[in-house]
Amino acid sequence: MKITAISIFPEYFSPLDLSLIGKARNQSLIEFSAINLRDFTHDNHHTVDDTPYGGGAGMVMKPEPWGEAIDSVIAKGSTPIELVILTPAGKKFTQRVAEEMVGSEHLLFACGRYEGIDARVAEYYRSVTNIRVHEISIGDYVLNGGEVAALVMIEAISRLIPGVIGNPESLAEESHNEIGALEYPTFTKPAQWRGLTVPEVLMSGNHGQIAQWRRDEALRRSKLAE
Ligand code: JDQ
Repeated sequence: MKITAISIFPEYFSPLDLSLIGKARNQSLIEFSAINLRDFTHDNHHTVDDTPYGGGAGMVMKPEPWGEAIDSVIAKGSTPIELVILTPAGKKFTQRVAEEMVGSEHLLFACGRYEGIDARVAEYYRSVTNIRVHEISIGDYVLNGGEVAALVMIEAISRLIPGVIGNPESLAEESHNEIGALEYPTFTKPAQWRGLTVPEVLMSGNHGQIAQWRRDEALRRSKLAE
């Protein structure tokens, strides 16, 4: 899978050099590149923002650098592109959306800053091109920009690519169960730690009882969280 991110802070994506995603990139399971939006400006100050029409606080990202940057990604490849624009006003990113997006050949993340990207960028690519445009929020809180939201999506989607997770049994268990059914507490050795013990049932070897205990605990916790 190809993943491209456009940002004024391409260094934000350096964590993708590490751990399972770094390894998956070395194995060419994922081909990631970060593009600096300022490379697509033409003025001496590399301006990417301007004041909002209609007034108000803050600055808005100008559409022209975004258009040129996105066009450069389109021009480079021939595979279908899914354009993901991160915004606090987007459709909520869920495990279901991650599962849908893992089928994509090329995900292109547009990571804005300030108060976001001029709305005509989404409109243009949605209506003038045959690229699919997804305006996505990762949750109901406001970040300073789209980069961290893109990192969250990249991690959730990448781990669904066959071969990225070392133990595919974990993935099978996640897709078989509901997310909520995985919310049971987990323990490892030692059996006693600072006076705290491990539930006896987990050391019983009785897999039926263990499964029942985990279902009960997950249910109890999901009720507590309500
Ligand atoms: C951008 C911003 C609008 C502050 C600029 C680009 N789930 C989620 N929370 N926040 C974002 C996504 C997000 C995504 C992209 C962003 C926030 N900002 C900052 C935007 C109003 C106020």
